[in-house]
Amino acid sequence: MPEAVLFEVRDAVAIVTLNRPDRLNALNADIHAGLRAAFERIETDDAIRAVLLTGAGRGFCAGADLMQSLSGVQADTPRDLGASIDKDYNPLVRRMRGLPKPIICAVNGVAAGAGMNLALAGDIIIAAKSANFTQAFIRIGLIPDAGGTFFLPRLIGDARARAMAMLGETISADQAEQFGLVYKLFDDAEFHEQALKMAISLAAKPTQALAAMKTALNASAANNLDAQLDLERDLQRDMGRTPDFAEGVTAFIEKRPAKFTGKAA
Ligand code: T3D
Repeated sequence: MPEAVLFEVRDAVAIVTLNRPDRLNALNADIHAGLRAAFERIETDDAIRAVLLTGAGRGFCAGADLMQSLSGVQADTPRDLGASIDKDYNPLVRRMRGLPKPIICAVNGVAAGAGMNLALAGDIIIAAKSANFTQAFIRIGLIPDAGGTFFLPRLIGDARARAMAMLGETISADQAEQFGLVYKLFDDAEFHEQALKMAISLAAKPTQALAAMKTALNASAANNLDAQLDLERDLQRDMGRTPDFAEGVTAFIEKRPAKFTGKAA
């Protein structure tokens, strides 16, 4: 059986590909296990400085596998969905947000339910022009999970988030870009190449600064201005001690491209 998650490292980028194309990469136990293994490696391997998360085939991810993980649901034998959320979804979202390396979610096709929200847990979301997005949960009597009720209103505003969640409509990649849900769209034919190019350029940047940026941006959702200013000061103090800061300033003065190593102080 093919691996449910493909893993490859190229130019300091971990390329993580959800690989159940005939199920639009719906999330089953194999995919969750594959993602756990991938992120464990990414967390511990200093040679990896950026992540590209994408899907094989015509889908990015269709959310929970309704045929496997959620099949056999009967009204008289209710399923504890909280258990799978505790085991699989919440740790994954926390891991992605907390990872001290940037993640590009490259949405190559349909992103539905928790599959859409998986994309929102990344740092930069890009999409192929043929991609589309749907908070499919309401169609099966669920609410958005995997961080959807947190990320969505912050990304596109409360009114749009409520409408997407409640109506369960599908929006096109163009609409997602207008909403501010995705950073950039690329033509389908060049999508993978452009996504990889962007990830390689991120992997060559000062990795410690990208990690500190994630910390600051993650905290800004809960902090007031005073707390955020203090946090920025503390993180910037740390950045001032990194070799990449010295290299960046030296390279500017010497009018040459900087060569960042991503190493800690
Ligand atoms: O504990 C827990 O796990 C709770 C967590 C829940 C999190 C969730 O994500 S709940 C939401 C689950 N996802 C959905 O409800 C979406 C279901 N899929 C769809 O609505 C549609 O497939 C799409 C809108 C995503 C795409 O539509 P379309 O027309 O482009 O493709 P299709 O023909 O529907 O799907 C192609 C195949 O993929 C098809 O199989 P077939 O007929 O060719 O053999 C279809 O059954 C399969 N597929 C699509 N989505 C899923 C799936 N198989 C299993 N699970 C899926 N989610």
